[in-house]
Amino acid sequence: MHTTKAAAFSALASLAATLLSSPAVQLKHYGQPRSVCTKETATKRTEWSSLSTAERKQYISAVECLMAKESRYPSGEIPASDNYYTDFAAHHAEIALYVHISGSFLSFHREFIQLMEHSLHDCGYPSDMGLPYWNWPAYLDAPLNQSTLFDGSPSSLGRDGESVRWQGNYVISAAEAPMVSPIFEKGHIIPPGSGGGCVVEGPFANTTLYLGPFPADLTLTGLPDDWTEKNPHCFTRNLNDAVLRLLNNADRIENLLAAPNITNFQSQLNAIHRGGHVTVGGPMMDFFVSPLDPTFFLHHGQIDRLWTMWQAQDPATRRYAYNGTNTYMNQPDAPEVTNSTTIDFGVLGEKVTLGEVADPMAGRYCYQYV
Ligand SMILES: *[C@@H]1O[C@H](CO)[C@@H](O)[C@H](O)[C@H]1NC(C)=O
Ligand SMILES: *[C@@H]1O[C@H](CO)[C@@H](O)[C@H](O)[C@H]1NC(C)=O
Ligand SMILES: *[C@@H]1O[C@H](CO)[C@@H](O)[C@H](O)[C@H]1NC(C)=O
Ligand SMILES: *[C@@H]1O[C@H](CO)[C@@H](O)[C@H](O)[C@H]1NC(C)=O
Ligand SMILES: *[C@@H]1O[C@H](CO)[C@@H](O)[C@H](O)[C@H]1NC(C)=O
Ligand SMILES: [Cu+2]
Repeated sequence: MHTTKAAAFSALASLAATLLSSPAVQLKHYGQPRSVCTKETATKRTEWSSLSTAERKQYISAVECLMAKESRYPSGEIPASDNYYTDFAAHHAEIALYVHISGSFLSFHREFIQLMEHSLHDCGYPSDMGLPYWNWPAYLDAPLNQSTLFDGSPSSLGRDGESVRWQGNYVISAAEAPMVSPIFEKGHIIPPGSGGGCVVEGPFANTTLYLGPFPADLTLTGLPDDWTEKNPHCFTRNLNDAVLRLLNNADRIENLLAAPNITNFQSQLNAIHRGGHVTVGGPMMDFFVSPLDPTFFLHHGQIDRLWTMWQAQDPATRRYAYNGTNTYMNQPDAPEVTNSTTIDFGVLGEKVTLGEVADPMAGRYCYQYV
């Protein structure tokens, strides 16, 4: 098992080396510190349902604008990444086996969503508005298909996928078990979602995706060589209220924020993180290309918000606290991450170190969750 994984990592590492040696893509430099970062000057990241319908439409339009921009990958490198928005999912796929269930998970996703926020601002999203986030427990009183996120209205992120009547219960596979550990194990049965088919109503309906889908089993072997090739398929969802209720309820968030150390925080966050992905289903629950669904950035906004809140409870011990390595499931032969561990952002942005992304209100960042 370890040999297989090691092989997968070395294949990925050589892929990364190839990508890095290709002619440098002109990256925008977003890392300049804002001269004064205070509560007043910080970009405000707001809960989705607290935005006005006009503001929600601004997020949707800006994402559509990114989807209409050309891919930044050199021609022919990733044919399946047919636009700049999809580049986020393509880069996520390239780096996925380093930055999940690992010591770099929180740091990678903080910078990743910040790069999306910058890109949205370049696409007409108002510069004083930060990314929206998805505060899961606030969505448990009514079905998600009636919520501001997924009611299918022009200010939602589109509706559930079409109902696939024959879908059975959802059984946790061996490959998926680590993602929901320690709450569920392999073989655990979860009620099915309510969609499963193509999204045909609301924003992002009838989108043809060319990248993926990649089954969770590929976490054991790495992506096949032809993962970059176009595979046209429809954008699907499979909303699952039961999963959100089980994994992302207020009690679990409260316990998470009470975590006494980073190891315990990351461990509790694991199934909560996966919960949001499985709740939406479709590409959102694809380990490799989940950023294909614009819900990704709201979900990870909430993850980053909780990390920010947890760090702020005791900055002296928590700001630069890390645990784990820069490998999926913390491979024992890999070194522990530190302040100076580097994460690569490929065509999306500059490399950053974990130390540089530890504080949302200093250095390259100036944002706040409100
Ligand atoms: C909306 O979601 C609820 C709860 O999952 C489900 O029972 C219902 O069938 C869904 N409605 C539609 C129209 O899909
Ligand atoms: C999506 O396609 C279906 C089937 O062709 C069509 O009925 C539906 O109106 C389309 N939805 C949108 C929002 O264009
Ligand atoms: C972290 O907290 C957990 C839960 O209280 C505890 O079991 C564990 O020993 C702690 N680990 C470290 C490294 O302090
Ligand atoms: C990270 O946590 C694991 C599990 O508790 C522990 O074995 C390891 O020593 C920790 N590493 C550091 C650097 O704290
Ligand atoms: C990480 O960097 C911060 C800020 O430069 C510093 O305060 C902290 O001591 C560093 N931690 C380690 C373990 O070097
Ligand atoms: Cu991710």
